[in-house]
Amino acid sequence: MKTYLITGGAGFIGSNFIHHLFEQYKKDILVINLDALTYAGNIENLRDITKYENYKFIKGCICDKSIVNKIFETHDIDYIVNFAAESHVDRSVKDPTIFVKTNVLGVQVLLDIAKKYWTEENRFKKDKKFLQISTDEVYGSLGEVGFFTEKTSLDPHNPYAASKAGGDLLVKAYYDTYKMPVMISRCSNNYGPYQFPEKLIPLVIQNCLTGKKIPVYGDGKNIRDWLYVRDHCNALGIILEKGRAGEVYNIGGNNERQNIEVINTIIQFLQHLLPPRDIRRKRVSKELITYISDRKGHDRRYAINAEKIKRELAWFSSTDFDEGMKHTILWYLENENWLENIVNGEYATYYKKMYGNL
Ligand code: NAD
Ligand code: TDX
Repeated sequence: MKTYLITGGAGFIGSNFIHHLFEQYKKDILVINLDALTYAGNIENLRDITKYENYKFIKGCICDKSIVNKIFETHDIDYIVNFAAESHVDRSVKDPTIFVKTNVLGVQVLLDIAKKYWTEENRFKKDKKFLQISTDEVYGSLGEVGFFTEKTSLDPHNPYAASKAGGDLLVKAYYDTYKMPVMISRCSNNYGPYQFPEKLIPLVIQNCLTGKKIPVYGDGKNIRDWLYVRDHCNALGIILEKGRAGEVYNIGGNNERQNIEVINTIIQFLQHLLPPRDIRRKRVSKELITYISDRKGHDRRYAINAEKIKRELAWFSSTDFDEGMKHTILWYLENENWLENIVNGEYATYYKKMYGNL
């Protein structure tokens, strides 16, 4: 029986990962979810998980040494999976401060307390593992050709990416210095259920449903490499099981799309997936697309080379982009209350600040 400390488990990917764990292992695990419940954390994402006795939620910040210490004091943690982060690039452009705190200092607190409790002897005997969830953004931006490999040098271009790179470097340093059993995964853009609607895909779905303009930065031709969130979770499970300490694993779906292509796909699918009698069906159209000024430091293209995880750990993405997108749109249609609760809160203020009266 393994005890997992999941940080940031009430966010988009973390909550999907907790669902994945319970589907995979049921009673054979103890899951402790430490989440500060920032604007992005939502306990509703785990509504069906809270019934399990082998699930515990703790509200708290990863930078808070006393909370993290107490968790280690009271539990024999086997795996730490650190999802906790400030994750939105646009917010980091407006104010990087909290990004440095959570994404750099928070990682150091987790590493340091794990080091204290995972004595040199039990780290290896008991197969302890620390998995830092990172991103392809730390590699910077690509031109028209080429891919990011694990050997690509770090070259972040925005404060979010720089703070994630800072966290990654600390993780590496704890391996090099103390031989801590750490691993880093770097994934491309995720999409799927429970994603907060500040991010491109749920934002487009939400704006289509409410007849709002769709803001496209720059020329709309920036490229992202999209991966269905459950494929990412599956990869993380495999890395925890079979990954080697000190290693970095890239995760990607080989699904490069220009932003404008993604937006057009959502519009096209929504036109078919909304029931014929739903009056919103007529409103969903390309006329909603509005080009606005570009994001500062906007990376042009991301593309992951995921050969290492395929070769060494036998993982590959299994969800076709169109299928994953249909599933995602249907999830948002079936969970409109979830979306409404979010957009009626802090999101409204954020949206106005970001997009004005668009
Ligand atoms: P998210 O913003 O949806 O969720 C982040 C979660 O972390 C929230 O529940 C929030 O409450 C919690 N959190 C924030 N600060 C905290 C703190 N100081 N202490 C404890 N909890 C805190 O983010 P996400 O999209 O689920 O991303 C999860 C991780 O995956 C991040 O580390 C991100 O960098 C990485 N990542 C995301 C993507 C993507 O496409 N979304 C791709 C690659 C990597
Ligand atoms: O309104 C928008 N208009 C627009 O054109 C928004 C929100 C985004 N975009 C563009 C910017 C990007 O080129 O769409 C693309 C995707 O944007 P985001 O959804 O904000 O994602 P991105 O900046 O690529 O970062 C995401 O992937 C890497 C996650 O938010 C990060 O946490 C992850 O590390």
